Amino acid sequence: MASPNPLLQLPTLADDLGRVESQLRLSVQAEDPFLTEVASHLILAGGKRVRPAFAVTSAATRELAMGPASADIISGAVSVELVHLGSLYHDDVMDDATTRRTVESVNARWGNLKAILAGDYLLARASEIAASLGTEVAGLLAATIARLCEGQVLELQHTFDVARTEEAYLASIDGKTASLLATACRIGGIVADLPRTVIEQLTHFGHSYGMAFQIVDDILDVVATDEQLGKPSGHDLVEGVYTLPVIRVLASGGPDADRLGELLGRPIDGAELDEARAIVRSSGQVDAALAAARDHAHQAAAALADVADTEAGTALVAASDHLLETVRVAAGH
Ligand code: GRG
Repeated sequence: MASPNPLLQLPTLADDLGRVESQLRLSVQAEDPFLTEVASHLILAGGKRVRPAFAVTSAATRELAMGPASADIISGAVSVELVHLGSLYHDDVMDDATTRRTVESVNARWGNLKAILAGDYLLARASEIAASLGTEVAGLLAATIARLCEGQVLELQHTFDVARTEEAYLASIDGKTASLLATACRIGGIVADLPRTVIEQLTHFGHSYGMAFQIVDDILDVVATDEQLGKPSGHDLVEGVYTLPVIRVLASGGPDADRLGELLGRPIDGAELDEARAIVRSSGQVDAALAAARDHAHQAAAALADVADTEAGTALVAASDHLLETVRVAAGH
């Protein structure tokens, strides 16, 4: 598989991410030890911490060289990761997922009711921390939670829909993924009191990165093996979530589109799933979707032109370059 995200390897970021880790654990200490245990489960399981890293690194574009983040910047980073966690708790209930971050999912371990409540608890803690950073951050985080819900609803409205349009797909990933990555960068910029023009550029970066990130994730689900992903591949097709390369094959006309249309639109597994994936893989649409992801990643890098000479700006651009490397490896390009 591809190399790790270079941003997350940055030695200057390690101390700050360590502080994020400690505050994350503290933030879910409830009076009830059982609630603490359930709410800590996916924090302790790991995760890449891309969103906190984006918040801290965005804030650091203020100076040429990165220095330690302020306590408020760490809090901003924690609030964003808590929203991400809350969304994962709820998403796993909706998907009836059995694993997350390589461990048993919260719903599998404790049941749906407790997973939903613990997810709510994480969102409440995120809101409390955001409120301590001022009304702009609190309002932004609340609006972003709404965007996550909107994106997810848009996905649900089109499950098993072979007529799902590219526009509907893009609107969904904008809400469910890009909005939180954009907010991570924006909160870093707001809390560090950066000039408004830079805050807008950082937000643009996070949004474009998020679009590229989700398109890449969706391509990998079709083209990569179980071993490469570390989880069962083809999950989206099984769940009826038709993503960019699939939508494009379905819309392309001709025998492949017809055959794929016959296979999809209903639950699928075994030989039919293999056939559907083979049709998508052998079409030119994986490359076309890859080009769309590349476009977003280039837009992400271009958005940072004004801070490209800072250590933090360079690190953010390297993160978007790395995304494309991930998919090149899996797609065998
Ligand atoms: C109540 C906040 C809230 C949301 C409800 C369930 C839902 C609506 C939205 C789900 C959104 C969702 C799960 C989007 C996918 C986001 C995504 C790209 C997850 C994977 O992110 P990584 O790779 O994961 O950064 P780690 O585990 O490394 O943090």
